[in-house]
Amino acid sequence: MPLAPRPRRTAAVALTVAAVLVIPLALAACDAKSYPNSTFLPHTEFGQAIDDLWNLLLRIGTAVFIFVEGLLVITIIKYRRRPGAAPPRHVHGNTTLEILWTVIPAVILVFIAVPTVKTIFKTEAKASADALQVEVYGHQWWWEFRYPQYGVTTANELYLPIGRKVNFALRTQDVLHSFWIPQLGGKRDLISNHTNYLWFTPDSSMSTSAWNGTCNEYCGASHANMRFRVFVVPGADFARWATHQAGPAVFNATAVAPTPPPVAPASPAAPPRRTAARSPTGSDGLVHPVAAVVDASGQPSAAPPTEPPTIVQGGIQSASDGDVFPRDSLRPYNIPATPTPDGLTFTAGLVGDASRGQKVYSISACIGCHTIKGNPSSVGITGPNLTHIGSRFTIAAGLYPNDTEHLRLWIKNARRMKPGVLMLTLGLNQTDPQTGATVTAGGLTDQQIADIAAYLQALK
Ligand code: HEC
Ligand SMILES: [Cu+2]
Repeated sequence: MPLAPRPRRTAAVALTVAAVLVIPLALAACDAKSYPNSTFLPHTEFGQAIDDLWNLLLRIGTAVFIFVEGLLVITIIKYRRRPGAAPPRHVHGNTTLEILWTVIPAVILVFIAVPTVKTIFKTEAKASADALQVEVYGHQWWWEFRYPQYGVTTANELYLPIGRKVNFALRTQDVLHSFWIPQLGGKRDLISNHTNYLWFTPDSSMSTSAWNGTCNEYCGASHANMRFRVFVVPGADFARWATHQAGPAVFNATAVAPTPPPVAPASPAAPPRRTAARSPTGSDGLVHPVAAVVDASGQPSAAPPTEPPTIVQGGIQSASDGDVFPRDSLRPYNIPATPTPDGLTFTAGLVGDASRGQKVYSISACIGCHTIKGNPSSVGITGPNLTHIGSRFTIAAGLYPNDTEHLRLWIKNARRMKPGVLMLTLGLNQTDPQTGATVTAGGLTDQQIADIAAYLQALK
């Protein structure tokens, strides 16, 4: 029976609408620049190799698609049922055709297999010995980065020099994770009891830029909150960063002579909450925010502020502070916008004191899980290394900006800030969402937390 005219018309309309909707969408997706997580704009030879392979496969696939669909359309039109036509002749087998449709796909598969295997060999090859070595350790739910050539251990923020090959040794401390920075390279899994390697060279098309990285292997409650940032900087800046990060804490470290406080330009009025004051452009040509309230000696500066301490995100101060990525170069997608949990509050108006904070920190549970080089009591390894926590832009594996507000709430009740974390709930009268228990004796008061936060912020 021929199709009734109505369904046929409906089908035609549906097809047209689909085409009208899908084509602009598909074209919009081609604008890789606006999509930081697009892999179609590779910035490394690793990414380029995979992109080239993808383009080739897409071309072959498109040609096959057009050929097959073309034949289909021609057949449908040419051999359509016509009024009064005799039933078509039945055909049983055609050896020539059968050989052809076996051989042609086989040939196509060869054209696909050869470049694929070549790319696999290329991307799996050993990195050259002069590469920058970075050891990546996946933890539930954060990233540890070690630079054995520089003696640096840090977390969740990766610095890479432009134009130098970097070789990642990927390992996990617990379950499987996967390492991926879409426009640079990956994904490659972090597998228990096994080291995987991945290398690439951030190319000079980037200049100074920041990328988002993620975990891509489901690893438990906060898998989606296991993020990191990658800062790609010129070699000299990288060296400066690495030298600084390798050193002990810059605040009251016991092993070194105290560094003189950086001279902050006098600011007439305390800058508003959550706004970093800015010094004039530094000698390196970058604009640097400046700590205006707690100076490096931990003493509140001249005029005791009535407001909470100024937040210094990322703590870029001076060249010697080692924080080398200019805040102005961050893109909106680098800045976390995670909402804080409802009902988690902090006493307004408290001013933190870094010296007091150091004392409380050094006798709190923190030291069992965190290392601060230069603070002999703080040698734990369960959590991220906090030696230079003040120099990071984010906390909690890229989930929150590293500012006073978030730091305080994090210390108060980390498990409400990020589901499932190993860090204990430490704020007085806080309820631990995992155990349901309320913290009483030994819990930290808001003032103690404000002091600890000030201490951590002084650790540039
Ligand atoms: C039981 C171990 C444990 C204790 C105790 C602990 N932490 Fe943590 N801490 C962690 C872990 C694990 C993380 C990483 C959580 C994540 O991002 O998933 C963390 C993360 C952090 C971060 C964010 C670091 C970053 O780079 O993202 C800060 C800051 C921090 N802790 C401060 C403290 C302070 C201050 C104390 C004490 C008041 C403390 N911690 C006590 C385990 C602990
Ligand atoms: Cu994960």
